[in-house]
Formats: sequence, structure tokens, C-alpha cells
Amino acid sequence: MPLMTTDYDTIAAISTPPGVGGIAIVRLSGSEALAIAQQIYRGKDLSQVATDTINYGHIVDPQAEQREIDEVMVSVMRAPKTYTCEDVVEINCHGGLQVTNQILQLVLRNGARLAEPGEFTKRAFLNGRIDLSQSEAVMDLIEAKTDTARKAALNQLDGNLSAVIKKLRQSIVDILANVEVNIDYPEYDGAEEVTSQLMLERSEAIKAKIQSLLATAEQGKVLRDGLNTAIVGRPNVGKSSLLNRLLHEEKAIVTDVPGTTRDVLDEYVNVAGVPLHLIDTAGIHETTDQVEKIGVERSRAAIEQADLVLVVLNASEPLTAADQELLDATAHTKRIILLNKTDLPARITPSDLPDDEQTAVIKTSTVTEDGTKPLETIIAKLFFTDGISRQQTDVMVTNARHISLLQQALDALTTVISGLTAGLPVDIAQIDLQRAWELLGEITGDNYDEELMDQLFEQFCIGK
Ligand SMILES: Nc1nc2c(ncn2[C@@H]2O[C@H](COP(=O)(O)OP(=O)(O)OP(=O)(O)O)[C@@H](O)[C@H]2O)c(=O)[nH]1
Ligand SMILES: [Mg+2]
Repeated sequence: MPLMTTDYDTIAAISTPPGVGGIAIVRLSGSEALAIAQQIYRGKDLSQVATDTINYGHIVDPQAEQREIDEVMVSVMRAPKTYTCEDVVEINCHGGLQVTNQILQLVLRNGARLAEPGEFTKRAFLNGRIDLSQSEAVMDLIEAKTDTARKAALNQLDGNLSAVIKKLRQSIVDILANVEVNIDYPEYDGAEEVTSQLMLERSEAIKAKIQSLLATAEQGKVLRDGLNTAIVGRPNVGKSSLLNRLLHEEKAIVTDVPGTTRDVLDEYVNVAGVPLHLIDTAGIHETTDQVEKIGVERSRAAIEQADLVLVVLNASEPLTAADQELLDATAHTKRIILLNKTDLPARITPSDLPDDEQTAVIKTSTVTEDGTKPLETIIAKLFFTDGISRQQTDVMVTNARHISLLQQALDALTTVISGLTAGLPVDIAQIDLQRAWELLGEITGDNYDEELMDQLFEQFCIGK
């Protein structure tokens, strides 16, 4: 995309998290960034310093007799080779709410406007430095919960997904161009059939590529949002102990009193590159205790919403009716059965368990920690059959908006293919093919809609 910097107003925000810290950064972007910074800065003449330099000085209040606010380092980055493609100034000040807020106020009083969430990144998009899917990758990168999620986001930021989408769109344009040629020069016999056949073959190839992209989406979504994993079982079987083992930290309260966990507790943990959103639940059983009752209801709801259920049984006691009920309730969910407390004499044998090839059964003891490693391995295998290879994170669709657009493009291609197969004329199929081209363009923002853009960037944090 060409760099065409439009002259927008100059925006400013605190780019570091609020609170106390060694350093905080107030960032400005826009054609007035340097001039505004200069008004409140005592040090070198910023209009004369070289680009990509950091400069020592003081922030002063020009409206209050040059009162000193802080000792700072000011980074100067001149357009167009900056994050936003505009002049960018970053004031590195001392961290702390008072200092950073006062500097921000000064900047605003001297001509800048407070940036909206994501507005710096939006500028990078509007100025043509990155496309929409790359902008979204910035947010994914900030929010990455595991190293694999970070890699996938970084690849998307590098433009890997954009490149694949651009190629697909080009292939569609090539088909459409071919159709135009044949429609314009229909003089030779059989032009229509040849065109139709060619369109069909190429549409099938494009459809296959979209399908393979969509195939990465399940893994991609897990990488991004974490796998909702509910730990369920009767009271006292060791659910909270298991959560603590997987977290490698004593987060949940464990006691020998049944009914210790009364409300769901959730934590993120990285298991072999899979971000698990672990949900420890209250023991499921009949109870008249009002508080416990609500907990039990929430446990049942957690099963409904889970991508994976860890069913914990106490292997040192015979299987109870309540255990059986849980096994039935989770029969159609992705699950792993844990025979816990195997450090004690066993009272459940595998033959007591449902005969179900899909379900892995693991013996665990949260006391000896037996079974924790095998459990982690199985969880990783369930979602990433061969582990996550570099190849897979190269292009991975992680974003719900992208998934939905790819799905719609796939539907459009399916219509093209079934139409052509049924002998419909090419110019009818052409309409849906063009629709697929438009839908793919929405991923990269080549066809963008003002309202959609606002919604997207609103999800960003301030100062990014
Ligand atoms: N021997 C043995 N005891 C265990 C094991 N796992 C948990 N326990 C004990 O079992 C008791 C209950 O453990 P919790 O982790 O609180 O069980 P829970 O399923 O969360 O119980 P509720 O929250 O009450 O539903 C505690 O005394 C644990 O120390 C195990 O593998 N072996
Ligand atoms: Mg518990």
C-alpha cells in the first residue's frame, strides 16, 4: 500500500499502564507533535535534532512561569518512518500518576487532542503502513497469554495472513479478468464452456485454500482466548488440589471438608503451549445449603460452556451414583477422566468406567503429583495433534472477525461451484465470485467501513 500521510490533528495519550513505575511515556503523534513538545520542553531545540534520537531536558509549564514538572528524556521520530507514519514524540518521564497526568494535561492545553483507544494504531492503518489484519495483530500481541499466541500474533503483524489473503484475491481477479476477455471475444466456438470449466477448477482451488485457512482457526482461537477447561467432580475428590498442581501454585483453598469450594474460581495457565482457562468448580451433589446450591448450579453451567472437562473421581472410593451422573452429563463433551487419590488403595477399576474410546483416563495423585505430566501431554495432544510446529503458527487465523469473513467467502465459492456444476451461465457465477473477493478484502481492510473501523479500534487500550 502506498504511504499517503493525510494531515490529521495531533493526538496524545499516556502509553504506559496507569500507576507507579520507574518510567512512564506520554506519546504524541501528528504534524504538530514536535512544536507542541517544544513549547513545554526546556533543552535542545527539538526542531533541529535528528530523527530517532532521544534528548535530555525538562518539562516546564509555559503558562505558569516555566514551572518545572519533571526531568525527562524526549524521543523524536520524524515522519514517515514511525509507528503512525506521522511525527511522533515520546516523553519518557518519571512514572507515577501525578507526573504523567500533569504532562498529559500540559500537552493537551498546548494543542494536542486526547487520543481515543487504539488511535495511534488506527493512524498507522489510515496512513497505509499496515492493513486491518495487522492492526488487529497489534492488539493480539499485547494480549497474548502464551508464547505461541505471541508468535502467531507477530506473524500476523508481519503480514503473513495479509499476504495469503492478497494472493487469494489476486487469483479471483485473474478468473474474473479471464471471463471478461471471453465475454468480449466470444467469436470462437465453445468459449462459454471453456470459461466455465476454467472458472470451476480455479474456484475449487481457491475454496480448498480457504478451507485450509479455516482449519487453523480452531487452534488459533484456543491460542488466543484459552481453552475453557472445567474441573468437575463430587465434593472432596481433589478438584482444587488439581487446579493448584496445574498452576504450580496454591491458589485454591484445599481442605478435607467437603464443599470447600463454593464458587467457581478461574485462572489462566500455559500447558505445553496451550493457554488453559482453568475453572475450578464447587463439588456437584445434592445439597440444601443455599450458598452451596448456587455453587452447584454454576458448576453445571461451567460444564455447558467448557471446551474441555476434567472429570475428577476419587479412586479410593467405589463409584457413586453422583459420579455416574457426571459421567453421563459429560458423555458428549471433550473430556478427560481423572482417577485421583491413586496413592490410596484403589476402589475403582477401569471396567467401572464408560467404554468410550474417545475419553482418556489418567491415574493421578495430587499428593505424589503422579499423573500431572501425562495429563498435560494429553491436553496438548487433544488440541494440537502434532504439537504446534513453526509452520502452523506462520499463518494462523485467530480472530473471530476473520473466521466469519472466511466462512462467508467459502459459502460464496460453494455457490459458484454448485452453480457452474449445474450449468448456470458464467455471468451468474461471477457475481458470487466477486462477492468472495469483497469479503476477503474486508479482512485486510481493503474494503473498509467507517463504523466497523471505529468498533475495532475501540477495543484497543489507550495510548496504542
Ligand atoms: N490422599 C490424597 N488426598 C488428596 C488427593 N487430592 C486431594 N486430596 C485431599 O482431599 C481433600 C479435598 O481436596 P480438595 O482439593 O479441596 O477437593 P475438592 O474436590 O476441591 O473439594 P470441594 O471444593 O469441597 O468440592 C483434601 O484434604 C486434599 O488434601 C490425592 O491425590 N490423594
Ligand atoms: Mg474445591
